[in-house]
Amino acid sequence: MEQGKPHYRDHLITICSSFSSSSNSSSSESTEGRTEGLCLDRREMSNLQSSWPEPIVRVQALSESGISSIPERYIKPPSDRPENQRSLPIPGAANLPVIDLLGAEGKAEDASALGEACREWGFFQVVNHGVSPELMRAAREGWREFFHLPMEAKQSYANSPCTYEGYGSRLGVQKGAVLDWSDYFFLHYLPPTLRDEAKWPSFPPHFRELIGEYSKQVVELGGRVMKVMSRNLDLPEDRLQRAFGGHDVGACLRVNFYPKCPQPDLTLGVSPHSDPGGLTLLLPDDNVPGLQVLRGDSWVTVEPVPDAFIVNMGDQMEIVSNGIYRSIEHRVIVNSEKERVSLAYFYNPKSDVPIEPVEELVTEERPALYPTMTFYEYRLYIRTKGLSGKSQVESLKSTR
Ligand SMILES: O=C(O)CCC(=O)C(=O)O
Repeated sequence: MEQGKPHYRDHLITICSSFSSSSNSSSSESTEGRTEGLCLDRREMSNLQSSWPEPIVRVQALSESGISSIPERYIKPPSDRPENQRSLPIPGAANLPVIDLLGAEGKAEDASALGEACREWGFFQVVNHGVSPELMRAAREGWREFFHLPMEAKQSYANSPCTYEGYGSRLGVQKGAVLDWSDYFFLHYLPPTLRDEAKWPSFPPHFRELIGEYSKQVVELGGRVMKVMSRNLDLPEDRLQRAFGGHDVGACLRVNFYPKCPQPDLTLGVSPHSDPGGLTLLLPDDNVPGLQVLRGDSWVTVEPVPDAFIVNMGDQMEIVSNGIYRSIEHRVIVNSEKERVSLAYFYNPKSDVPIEPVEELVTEERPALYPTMTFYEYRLYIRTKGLSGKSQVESLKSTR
């Protein structure tokens, strides 16, 4: 900790005392589970394995063991390795557009910059967004502290492929799969019936309240971004939200921990993927770049703007906007010098409403590009075909 700089804990008490009423009731009786922003219900869960196919290895423990070469399980095929792909250098020659949200809510010029970012990049960084920077830093540092707890403490939150909720180190249950260089913690916030605060870390002190307040503010931010995005398509400001099923949205958090890696050129922190849900609001590590966004045939390394969120479109947003807003592939690279922490909040449609291009955006010249499907069905589709790159949404498009 730097001398003279306030520690996040100094903010914690102030922040927590100002939101005593923010946490809703928990539902430890919930029969539903969740994975990677995909909330599974009882029907889906009944098909899932209750244990991992191999013993779980914590990537952080591997990193801290002082190894100088990474186990084969983490080595990507040559064509997928960062060393063999075109990346724009750090600092990037082209960085994500930076959008002033308050400006975009009031001024046409800023609003259209946001719309252009959604069309051209599928990504932007948002500043002047209304979420308290102290809360953002406290949330990130609280999670960093969680990952630095002794292993036994973290193991009490160990997850299973049945619900995915908790402390995890792999996605998917394919035996022998090549793994990513990261650990994570996954939790559910909305709908309230899926929330189980008893499964959230109880350390550092007041952390559950902090997670609740952070979640509340990020979900509010998601709703505001949706309104500007709607107006930008010449739609009423609540139109995209209605297409997602109204205010009954889903929201879940995946906290990623990327330990230092002795051979970062051979592996990835997170493999290329597009997000299956609606919008993602990512709080990156201010000091350590790692997120790369596919632009043409190059990977652009994002330079995080301090206290900004990185917002990206998920597949459901691409569908409701009839392909005007684009869900873009992204991945994470790791490095040998510094660990990295990021908080990805997934803002998803209600799971049982039909998701389809909104009718105002379907014309003779631009017919509906995607079939109608609930988010629930989309998840099943992913579960059958697997999660890889943009293959799900692209293959739906080709069925039209
Ligand atoms: O860590 C990051 O910057 C991005 C993480 C991500 O893409 C994810 O959690 O889906």
